[in-house]
Amino acid sequence: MKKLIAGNWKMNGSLAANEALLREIAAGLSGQPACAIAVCVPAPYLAQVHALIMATPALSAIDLGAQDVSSQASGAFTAEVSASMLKEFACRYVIVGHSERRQFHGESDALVAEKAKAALAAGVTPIVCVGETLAEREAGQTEQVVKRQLAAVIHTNGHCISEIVVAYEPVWAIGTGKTATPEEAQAVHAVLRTQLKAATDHADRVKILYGGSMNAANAASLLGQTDIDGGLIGGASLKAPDFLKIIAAVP
Ligand code: 3PY
Repeated sequence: MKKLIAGNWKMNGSLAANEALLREIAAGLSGQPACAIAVCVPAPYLAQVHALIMATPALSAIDLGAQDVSSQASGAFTAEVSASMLKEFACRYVIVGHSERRQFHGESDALVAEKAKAALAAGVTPIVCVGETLAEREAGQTEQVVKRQLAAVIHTNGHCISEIVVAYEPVWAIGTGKTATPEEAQAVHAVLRTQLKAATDHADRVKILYGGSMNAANAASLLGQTDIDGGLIGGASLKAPDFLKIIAAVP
């Protein structure tokens, strides 16, 4: 399966900075990349980034993504953005259940599963984030936590589960500069793959990305693991040279 390198810009950027970043990425992308590429940008910039991708042939390999979506289709939900709105702005992906949403906005497993369902119904691929906190890892609960988080999505989405992307993002490795070792990450990815296999005959086509301080220096060793099908990249996706190095590190 083709690996996926997806940038998660988080709440960063400006009209000028986005354009400069994408122009630098365009200049550095030579030929057809070995992997699929996406950038998940703040909602107000979806139109700008879509227009830049359309106008720049060297960016044509880049898919657009959002960072969150409402579980609701439409109506009186102030500030929410629906999956069909994301679809209208050409989003191929939307991140759901990032730990920053779970932690700072109280998103539950059930809500994340409903968001994934809403995305799938609109034809947008949810990138479902799972991951344990440091306390949970130290208590030996990593497997139990990620399986519980993924189980909610499997339960709510049934046979559509083969259409999602999963991102394993250990919470203790997000924005901390700490990364799971390739072996630690692979062990959790293998658990998630086994869980997917029990739920669908098509588990081998579900990409399981690693996220959590993946950068230019550690990408090759992480991406070399059997069950690591790409990366969800935080800070390093905001620096064109680093993002390009991660893309080039895809085996
Ligand atoms: C990080 O690498 O910090 C991320 O949270 C990616 O989503």
